[in-house]
Amino acid sequence: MKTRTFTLLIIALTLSLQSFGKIVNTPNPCGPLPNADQLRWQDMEMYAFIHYSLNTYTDQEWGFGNESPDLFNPSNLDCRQWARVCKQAGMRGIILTAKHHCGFCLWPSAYTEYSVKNAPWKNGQGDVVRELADACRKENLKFAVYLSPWDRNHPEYGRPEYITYFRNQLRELLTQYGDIFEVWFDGANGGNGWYGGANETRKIDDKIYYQWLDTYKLIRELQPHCVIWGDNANRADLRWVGTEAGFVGDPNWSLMYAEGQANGDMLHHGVENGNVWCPGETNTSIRPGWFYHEPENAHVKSLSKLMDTYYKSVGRNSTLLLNFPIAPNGRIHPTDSLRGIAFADMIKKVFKDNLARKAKITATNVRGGQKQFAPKRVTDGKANTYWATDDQVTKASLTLEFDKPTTFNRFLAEEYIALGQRVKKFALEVWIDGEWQPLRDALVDNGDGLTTIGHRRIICFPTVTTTRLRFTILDSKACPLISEVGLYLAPELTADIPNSGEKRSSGLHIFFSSPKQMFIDCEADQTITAFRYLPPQNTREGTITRYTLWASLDWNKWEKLASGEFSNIVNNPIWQTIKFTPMKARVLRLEADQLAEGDRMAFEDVEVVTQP
Ligand code: FUL
Repeated sequence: MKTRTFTLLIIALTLSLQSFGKIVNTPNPCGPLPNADQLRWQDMEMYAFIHYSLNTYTDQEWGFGNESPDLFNPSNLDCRQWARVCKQAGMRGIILTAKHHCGFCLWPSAYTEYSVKNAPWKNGQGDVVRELADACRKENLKFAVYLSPWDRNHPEYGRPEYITYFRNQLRELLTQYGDIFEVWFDGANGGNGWYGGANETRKIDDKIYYQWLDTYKLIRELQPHCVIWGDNANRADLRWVGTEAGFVGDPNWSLMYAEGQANGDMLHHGVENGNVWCPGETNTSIRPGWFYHEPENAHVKSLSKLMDTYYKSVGRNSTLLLNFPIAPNGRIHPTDSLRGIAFADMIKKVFKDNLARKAKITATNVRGGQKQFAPKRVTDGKANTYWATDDQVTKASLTLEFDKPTTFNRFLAEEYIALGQRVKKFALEVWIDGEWQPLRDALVDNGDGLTTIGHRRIICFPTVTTTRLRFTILDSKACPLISEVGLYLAPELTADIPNSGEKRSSGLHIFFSSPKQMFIDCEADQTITAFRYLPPQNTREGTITRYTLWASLDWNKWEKLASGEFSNIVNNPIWQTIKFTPMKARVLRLEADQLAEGDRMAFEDVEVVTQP
């Protein structure tokens, strides 16, 4: 009897130790971790930007701050249309430019007269922020705000009083419009502005002037689940990816340093050994500009360009913030909505059928040999289950075997990032002609192999037909935790449709007379209506940010045509158009009054628009 009791006790102890073992066998976290709000934000994957302000009516990218509110009178403003289009375009939320750099407020702020309350639209009774917040709620979309720190209208900009004003406005936005999922604080500051009539240049040190940490505290208090997008990547919840062209780097780590200044490389790739979780958000516009410009109706991004953007943002461990500008009538232009909807449809089509589900999956190592970490976890469609290896195993493979030859051209993998981002390097091979052959990422040409995974990694490669695929983690910070694997057959990526209408500078004789002055000789008298400048595409060096343009018929008598700034040209180096009253001329003289970098002006292309 005694022996039996003892045996039973041993069995019970062993069983409970085993199940206890299962609990302790959960992998330890690795490095900095995302918080619940960052995880929720990452799961949104795609959400929309809406750029709308007085710029919509002045054909500008950056208003100066003295544009009249009288201009704001849309004939057909319809926030439900914006929300419906965004929803159908696969967006899970909308961020609205409640106030852009010109300072004009799309809501009737109690702290300024420069707002919709002094616009003819709805006799000053309108509130775009309210209408969009309500429309988002109806469409089951999340809502967020962009509040420009740089305010070219406000008389106190640059002084401490402005910070109080800025925070008061933030308080209005965060307390009067329901849940806000993100706040977006643009880092741009071009210096000069109207500033209540002072009409001068006011440079600030943004790290000191805005006292961000106190502002962040206010946000946490008013909207505890809101994530903060800030230029000072180290303390905000999310980071800019260093370009507005619509792609993040490869590798892409969701980590940054908590202190110090982030450079372009860190923004683009994150920091492998960073000490704070700060994932990248890829922001880009569906058109060249952020605001609506009629001539860009012919330049809405093609479907293949948008898919490329998706693969290089969501497919590289980032989210995609895709901008839809509002046209002067108060609606998203039909070309943009159709393209956006086609984009969402294509994503659905590509990722509809996960062929990996049909494969038998084996692994070189399974954590503790336990079911809960078995390879089949990667195709169960559950985000919180994963295949894991033993602690010391940082190199391991999954092999997917099919009953019959299977054709695909996309690979998808996801890490269980709640316990940290781990994988540094991986490889893909397919069994062809009796041997393993490597698959390369068709969208990366650095030849360094496949790098990070994070929340989601998608690899595009030419279509292959095979019975076996091997996915090998080559290096990982700790045992890899892979929650999802997918194989898909997508229509092949086609070459992007070139932007029609962007003529090269044929028939022009161009030369520099000094580092900051160039002549554009049309070699015949012409009636000129506009001049277009495309800055260098791969460097900021020589990019003109302020200009003066002159014209002459005889190289002797010069008439000034225009002077001003090329707004946002540094972050978004697209064609810039200077329009003027048609004028007969043979030669133009372009002077660079300010350069972004370097001391020699440069261009990728120029164009003189003439009247036939
Ligand atoms: C930039 C701004 O200067 C642009 O006007 C735009 O709002 C873009 C999203 O951010 O830095």
